[in-house]
Amino acid sequence: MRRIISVLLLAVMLTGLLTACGGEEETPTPQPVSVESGLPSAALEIAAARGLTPDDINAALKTYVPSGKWDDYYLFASGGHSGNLIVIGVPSMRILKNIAVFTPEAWQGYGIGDLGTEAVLDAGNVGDVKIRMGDAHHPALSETNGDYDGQWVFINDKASARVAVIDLRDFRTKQIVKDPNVISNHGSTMVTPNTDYIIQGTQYATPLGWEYAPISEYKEKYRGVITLWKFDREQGRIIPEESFSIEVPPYWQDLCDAGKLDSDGWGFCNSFNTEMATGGNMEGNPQFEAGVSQRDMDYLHIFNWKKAAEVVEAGKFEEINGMRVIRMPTAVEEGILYFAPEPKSPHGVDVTPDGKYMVVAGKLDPHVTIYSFAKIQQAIADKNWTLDEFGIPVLDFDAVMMAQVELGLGPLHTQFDADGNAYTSLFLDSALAKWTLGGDDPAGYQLLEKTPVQYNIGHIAAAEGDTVSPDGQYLVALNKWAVDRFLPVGPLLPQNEQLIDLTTTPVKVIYDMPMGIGEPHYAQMIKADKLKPINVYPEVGWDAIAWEKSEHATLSGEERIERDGNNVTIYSTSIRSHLTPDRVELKKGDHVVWHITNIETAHDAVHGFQLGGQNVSLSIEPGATVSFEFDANADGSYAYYCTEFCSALHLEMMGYMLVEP
Ligand code: RUQ
Ligand code: CUA
Repeated sequence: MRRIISVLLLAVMLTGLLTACGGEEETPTPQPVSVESGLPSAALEIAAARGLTPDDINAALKTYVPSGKWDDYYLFASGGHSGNLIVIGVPSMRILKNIAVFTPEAWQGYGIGDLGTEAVLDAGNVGDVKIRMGDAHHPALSETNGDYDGQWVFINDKASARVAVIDLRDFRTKQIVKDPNVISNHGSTMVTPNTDYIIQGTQYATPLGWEYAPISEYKEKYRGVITLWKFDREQGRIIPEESFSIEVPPYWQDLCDAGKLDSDGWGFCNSFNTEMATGGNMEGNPQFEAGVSQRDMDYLHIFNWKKAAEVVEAGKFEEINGMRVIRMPTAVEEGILYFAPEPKSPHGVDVTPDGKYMVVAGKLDPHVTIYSFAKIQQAIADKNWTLDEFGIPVLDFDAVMMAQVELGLGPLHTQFDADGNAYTSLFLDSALAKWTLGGDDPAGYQLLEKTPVQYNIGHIAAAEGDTVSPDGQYLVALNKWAVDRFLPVGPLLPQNEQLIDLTTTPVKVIYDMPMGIGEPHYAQMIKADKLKPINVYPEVGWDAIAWEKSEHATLSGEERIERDGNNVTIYSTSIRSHLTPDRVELKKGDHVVWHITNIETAHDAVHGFQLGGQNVSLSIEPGATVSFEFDANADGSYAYYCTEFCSALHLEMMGYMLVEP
């Protein structure tokens, strides 16, 4: 009898059911409070004991998501120089996932041995340098007709001018592409309304083709580009051969946005170094920060990407490092590129939901400047322009400007709600400004209120706040400094993401969330029900990157070790609670290729894999086949094991690898 019980117990442990079993007793389901019943007095006692104000109680009630319930929105926040993308639930602000993009990450088995993700990272190498970091700035969710469709998200790496594609079926990075002609980007990623193209503007100009040229030849040789990366939805990939760039002057292009509805087919990028300062602070020149801020106006770049695509198709380009580049004279001749003056050192440009106006915020100007797309088209038709030093038409400022609104100090980025309001971050004021859009009536643009935030607000993300149909509801302020807001953790502080309730007047901060795993630059917030992520891969033996069955898929009973001279290939499986094979015998000097298939099809039945003494950390999700390779150069006795606590007998999920001298 005792043996039967222990066998039964073992069976239960093996399948991990022990933890899943609930209690037998029926407990009454607590009923939600009604308005009539009021707050239970116990709640008031708790609030009083904790010293909460009525505002605090309100904020707590608006953000608390009970155990087992889901959030209404996903927030995709860049991780800055952590090189990742962080997924957060709104309104609870709970972190759901940290998606590795430009930087290896052990938990997801990203770029730490796994051949699939190593190849994704290697595609973003710069020449012979294996790049294993990045500065992730601006995520962009894929759009259909100007609305988020929940299928893909893109993000740029400012440091090395790269763009990544992340698949929202499994929340994994599938592709990284490198712009061959520049070394940094910033105005990226922004998608065109049907995700035909992903926009990427250079930040720091370098010689076109990314070659060497002395800084004294800055004006002649240094250039920026605006690259339109072609995205193929069927393949889920950027197609570099179908992408192209437009050459632009070395003005340090900044953020960009795509036109939509009325302005569909056009794009807009700021610039902030029309002075063409080149530094030299040890040679007696002004510091960059002074050098690039001398002129009163920089230039908003206005480009017709649809026309540019036709011009490229007609063969009017130069191929530079494999990229098709429209040179400046062609861009001017074909009516692809125009400038409009914009006040002092602008940063953000954001197109209004109707596509009719472009909002530009200048770091050193207390106003936002609103341009009218109709006026821009009129000025182009009237040839109401002068030429800059490179022969690019500069449209007359008064002819294209619709309105200016004084908001406060350091306006940066703008988002929109469903009621015709705009929200702009004020970096120096540490505040969020709410103001009205006035359409074609300049008097209709009015500042409504300013709400303090803590501190030094950069980007903001409202619910679907940069689409053709913003939701309103929530806005997240991505603040650069936290200072005194959280328990101290030494000199490197988290950043403070603050959730703001847009449904009240004035709008209110309702949650402070420390972000200790990367600097969020931009973020986008999408309705949760638009995403349809998978639970397990479609077939056992799945290659998650290629999104097809892997040629190395190994099913139960097919496990084997093949030897061909010094080359050893291992086909193994993992399932609760064993790895097969659990003994691997090698000879010193063997080259080993090892494939592991997680043959489980149960939701959440993930196995990890680490091999002590080698740089290998894998995440083998249900159905996935993952491969790694190494040279067994050091003899000895090694242990490999599953790193996910997958069952009660998880510690037993291991194997010995012996390397004989
Ligand atoms: S940028 S705020 Cu890429 Cu505004 Cu960071
Ligand atoms: Cu599989 Cu632990």
